Amino acid sequence: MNAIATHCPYCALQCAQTLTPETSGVSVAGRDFPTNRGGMCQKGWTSASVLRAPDRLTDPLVRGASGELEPTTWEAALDLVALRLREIRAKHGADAVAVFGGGGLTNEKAYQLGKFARIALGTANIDYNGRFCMSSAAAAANRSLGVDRGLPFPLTDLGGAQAILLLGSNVAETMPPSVAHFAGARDAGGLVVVDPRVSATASLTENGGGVHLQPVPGTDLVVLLGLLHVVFAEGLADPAYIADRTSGVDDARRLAAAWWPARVEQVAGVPEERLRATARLLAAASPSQGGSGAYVLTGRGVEQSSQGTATVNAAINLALALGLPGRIGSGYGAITGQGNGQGGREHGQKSDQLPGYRMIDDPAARSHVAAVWGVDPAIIPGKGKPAVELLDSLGRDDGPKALLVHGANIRVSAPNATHVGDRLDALDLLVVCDVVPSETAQRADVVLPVLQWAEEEGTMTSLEGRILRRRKAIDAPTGARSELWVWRELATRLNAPGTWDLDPSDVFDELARASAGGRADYSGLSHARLDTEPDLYWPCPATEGEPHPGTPRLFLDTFPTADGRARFVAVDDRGPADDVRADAPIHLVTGRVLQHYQSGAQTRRVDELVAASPSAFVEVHPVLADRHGIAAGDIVTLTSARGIVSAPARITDKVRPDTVFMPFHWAGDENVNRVTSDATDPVSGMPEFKVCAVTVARAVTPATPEPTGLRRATEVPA
Ligand SMILES: Nc1nc2c(c(=O)[nH]1)N[C@H]1C(S)=C(S)[C@@H](COP(=O)(O)OP(=O)(O)OC[C@H]3O[C@@H](n4cnc5c(=O)[nH]c(N)nc54)[C@H](O)[C@@H]3O)O[C@H]1N2
Ligand SMILES: Nc1nc2c(c(=O)[nH]1)N[C@H]1C(S)=C(S)[C@@H](COP(=O)(O)OP(=O)(O)OC[C@H]3O[C@@H](n4cnc5c(=O)[nH]c(N)nc54)[C@H](O)[C@@H]3O)O[C@H]1N2
Ligand code: SF4
Ligand SMILES: [Mo]
Repeated sequence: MNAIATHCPYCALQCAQTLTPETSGVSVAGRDFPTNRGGMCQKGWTSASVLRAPDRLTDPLVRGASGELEPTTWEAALDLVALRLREIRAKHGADAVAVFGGGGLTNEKAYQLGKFARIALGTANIDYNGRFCMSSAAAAANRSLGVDRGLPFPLTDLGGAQAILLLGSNVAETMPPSVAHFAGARDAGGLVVVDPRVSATASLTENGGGVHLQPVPGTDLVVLLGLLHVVFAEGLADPAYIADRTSGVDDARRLAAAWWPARVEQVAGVPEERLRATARLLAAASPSQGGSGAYVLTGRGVEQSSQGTATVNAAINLALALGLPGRIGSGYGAITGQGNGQGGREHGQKSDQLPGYRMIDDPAARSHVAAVWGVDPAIIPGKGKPAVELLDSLGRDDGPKALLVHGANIRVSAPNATHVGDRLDALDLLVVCDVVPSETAQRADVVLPVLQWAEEEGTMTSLEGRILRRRKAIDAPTGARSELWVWRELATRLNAPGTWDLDPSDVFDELARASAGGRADYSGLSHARLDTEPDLYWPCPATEGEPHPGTPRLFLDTFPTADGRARFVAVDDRGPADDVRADAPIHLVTGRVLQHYQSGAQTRRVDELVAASPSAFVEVHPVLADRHGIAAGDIVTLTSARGIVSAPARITDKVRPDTVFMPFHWAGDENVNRVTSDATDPVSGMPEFKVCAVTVARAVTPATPEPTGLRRATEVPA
């Protein structure tokens, strides 16, 4: 049978795979590609299992009079949804219908979902899980560099670096094949990992690989201000670059001047000498000092914070002071998370954006996109609410009464998840499109079974801003339908204007036109071109003559800001929103394990992954464990101002004694998001998943199970 060249369904590394159809599914093999060099992680190797998950959704489900989800026909399910949407819209206005999208959707689906929300539903209220993931890095890059492309250079460029400062990212577990690109810096003793845990990635700095800074959780901004302080105080900056290519250095330098290393040590617990040594190591690797190159990279550990945007801006300020961005072999980048986290935020799922990374409140952007959609610009709604605010408003007097979810399992993955569950329960109508009965789907009024990954064509934009073809390798089980079809069916039932293509390559062509002239310009691309050229990075505008070659490296000549210069953004520390105190003295940090992906909706259905990583756990330092009489395997409870979670203890000195760590891939009692904080960053709207204050105790009684009672009934219309 034909081998199909495609990419992994999960993270933004988008490892290249070959799928070979077999009688009972597909087999998966690694495929050579610059990013993964033929490698994959355990999730990639086992990815085909989800295609044939025993509980794969194949029938539309509607909650019947019995209160149970019952199979029905597509016709009945779509008629019901359209009828209820019309009723809700007539009674409460168009913004009473909200949409929640996902960074795992293909570019084509992300684009069509944004269009569907704006002109078929007419709602301003669309946002997506990328708000949980990339929004602080995006906001900071836009403020400073004029554009947000996670890595503004190919991943392979990292290979030549002498030093890499990696802040709050655990690539050894979250993108294992990418670790090869850090080998050069490690061999040069220049890998600096900033993480309150001795993560698998922090361990790479051992034996001469570099430096691990283990700050108090939530103090990265202070560490970065301290590094900038040392760079200026010790004359390590690049004055020619600062003069030629940047603006605003004075205010940033003034704020950093107040963060001398001894003060940083007091707040962040990073020893003064280590801080100085780190600044010197980065400077020595920088081009102005004759080094072979340095990078500053950020991950969710520093971004998922109520001061995430400021923290990323501090990281960019440091990179600018050292003269890194826009130079070959050096730079700043954010490591995008979801498979299409990058494209997902370029094509209009975000509440303030239109396709091509255009802003929804820009009249010229509205006219351009309206012309492509064939509608009057006046009917395109304005800015909607960002995710956390949107979820909090569900079912309230002035909030949305209906929510359509496409590609997120918010009952597990949203911060303060019990509260989010209550808001979802307060809706008049919850419609979930998914491939499996996720925790969110299980409590919906209508569940629509859609296609996944290897069952359809499309494109994904990887962490490098490279546009990749996702290809169909297998027919979907009977009953599951394409989301493009679902949106067309609903648009027709809602008498929506515009056209609703079904073929992903036609949708891509429309997306390309809509993006033309925007920041993320895809207009020179098509499925046909991408089929033969797997190395195209945006912007890639349409041209009259020779096709545009795409843009692997941004900023080489100029920054896309008004004056062509990168801006230092003056930032200072405010501390975490939910900081430790007498009645909640321990920091909780959350994150990921290698075997599970996100809410676990997919990976908790893969036997090999469940065997390797069966349940949640809490990492507790031996000193803290001693204080509370906790032994390995004991159930510990973590209590915050929002709720309680419990899981078995792992006693390890890889966490700080003042900190516990818990991954977020499990549901119910083991869902750490019952406890996490929904405080958000004021600029990006990103929630503070990474740091909150808890009390730790050994469980004395079994934890209370999550209520399982089913809620209201929804009638199928006759
Ligand atoms: N195995 C696996 N891989 C994945 C995913 C997955 O779910 N599972 N998801 C994908 C997605 S969507 C994303 S966004 C990426 C995320 O990729 P990463 O950013 O690498 O993942 P996390 O584990 O969330 O967080 C990274 C580290 O931040 C640390 N951290 C916590 N608090 C702080 C802090 O205050 N300061 C600092 N400096 N560090 C802190 C944690 O200890 C953790 O080691 O991974 C992608 N890849
Ligand atoms: N405590 C804590 N919480 C976190 C984080 C953290 O670090 N700590 N990280 C946050 C981050 S970075 C992220 S990205 C979020 C992610 O969290 P979620 O948004 O919940 O992500 P997934 O678990 O990937 O959910 C994707 C859902 O879409 C379904 N799906 C797959 N393909 C398709 C498709 O093509 N169409 C449709 N309609 N559905 C599909 C999957 O089966 C799954 O149910 O979690 C956030 N939550
Ligand atoms: S690193 Fe990411 S893209 Fe690569 S195989 Fe693992 S989950 Fe898939
Ligand atoms: Mo993410």
